[in-house]
Amino acid sequence: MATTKKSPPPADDPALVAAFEARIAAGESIEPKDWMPERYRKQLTRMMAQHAHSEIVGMLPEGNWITRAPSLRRKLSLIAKVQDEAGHGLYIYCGTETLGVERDELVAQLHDGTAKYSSIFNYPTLSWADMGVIGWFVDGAAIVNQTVLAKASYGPYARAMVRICKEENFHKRQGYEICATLAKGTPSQRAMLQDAIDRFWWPSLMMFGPSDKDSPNSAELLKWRVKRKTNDELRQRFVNLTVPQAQAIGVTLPDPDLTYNPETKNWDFGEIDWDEFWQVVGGNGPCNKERLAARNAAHDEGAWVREAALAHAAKQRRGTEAA
Ligand code: BYC
Repeated sequence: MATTKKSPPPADDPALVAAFEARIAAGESIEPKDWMPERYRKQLTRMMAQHAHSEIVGMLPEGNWITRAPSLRRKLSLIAKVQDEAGHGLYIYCGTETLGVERDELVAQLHDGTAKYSSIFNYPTLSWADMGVIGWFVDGAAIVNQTVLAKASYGPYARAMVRICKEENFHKRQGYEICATLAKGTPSQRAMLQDAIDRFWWPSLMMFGPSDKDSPNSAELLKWRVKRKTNDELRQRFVNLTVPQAQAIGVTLPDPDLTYNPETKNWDFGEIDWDEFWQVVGGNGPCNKERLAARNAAHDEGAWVREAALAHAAKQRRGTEAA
C-alpha cells in the first residue's frame, strides 16, 4: 500500500467530510488541491498505482512478439500499441503524484513485489494469435472498465481515462482485426486463434476483479464515485458485448454455460475459477516471477539513463544560476 508524502491533515472533520460528499453527490470533480478525506486519497492512490503498474507490466506479454510479428504492418501497429501502454502508465503515475505520492516510491513497490497489477499480465503469450486476442479481449475489457472511470470523481484520473480510452479503442480494433483475419485463414491459423481464445477468455473475465460480494474496496469506491459500476456489472457488460463479436467471426468462447437470457437480456455465463484468480493475484500465476524479474532488469539497465538525465538537469540548473 502506498504511503503519502504529506502528513495527513487532522482527523477527518465530519463537517468537511459532509461538504466533500455533497460535492460528490452534486457530480462535481475533485481536484488535487481540494480537501479530501484521507481514506479517499489512499483508495485513489492504491487504485491508480495498480492501474499504472498494469499498463507498464502489460507491455511485456506483447513486447514478446514484436520481433516475431508476421509482417511489417503488424509489427508497426504492435510497436505503436506497446508504446501507447508505456504512455498510459506514465500518465497515470503523474496522476498519482497529484495525490502527493512520489513515483519512485510506487515503482519500488512494483519492483519488490508488494504492489499489485492486473492478473491478466501473468499469463504467457504463446502464439501470434495471442496478440489478436489480447487486443480484442484485454483492451476490450479495459475499455469497458475505463469508459466508466472517465466519469470518476477525481479529475486528474477521469481526464487521463478519456485519452487512454481513445487509444484503447485503436488497440482493440487492431486486435480484433488480427482475429478476424486468422478466423478466415487456414485450418491451422483458425486452430491457433481458437487456442488463444480458450486460454485468454477466463483470465479476461477475471480482470474485472472479484465478484461484488467478495470485493472489499467496492463499497467505498462506489460511495465516493470513483467506481460508477460494480465489478460484476462491468464483467457482464463485457460478456454481452463480446459474444456477438465472437459470433461475427465464427469462433467459440470456451464456456458451455454461455446462454442468452431473454428476461435479463444478458448472456449468462459459467462460474469463474476464483482459486486461480487469487493464486495469480497472490503472486503465484504462470508468469508473475518472470514479469517482476523483467521489470527489475529493465530498471537496472536504465540506471545510466537516469543518472545522465539527472546530471544534465543539474548542469542546466548550475548554468541558470550562474547566468
Ligand atoms: N488483478 O476490492 P476489489 C490495460 C485486487 S491495463 C490483480 O474489487 P477494487 C492494458 C484489488 O486490487 C488495465 N489484482 O478491488 C495494458 C484488491 O487488492 P488490494 C488495468 C486485482 O480496486 C497493457 C483486491 O483484489 N486496469 O488495460 O475495488 C496492454 C480486492 O478487489 C484484480 C485497471 O487497473 C485483478 N484483476 O477493484 C493491454 C483499472 N482485481 O489493493 C491492456 C483500474 C482485483 O485491496 N482498476 N484485484 O490489496 C479498477 O477498476 C479496480 O481497481 C479493479 C479492482 C476492478 C481492478
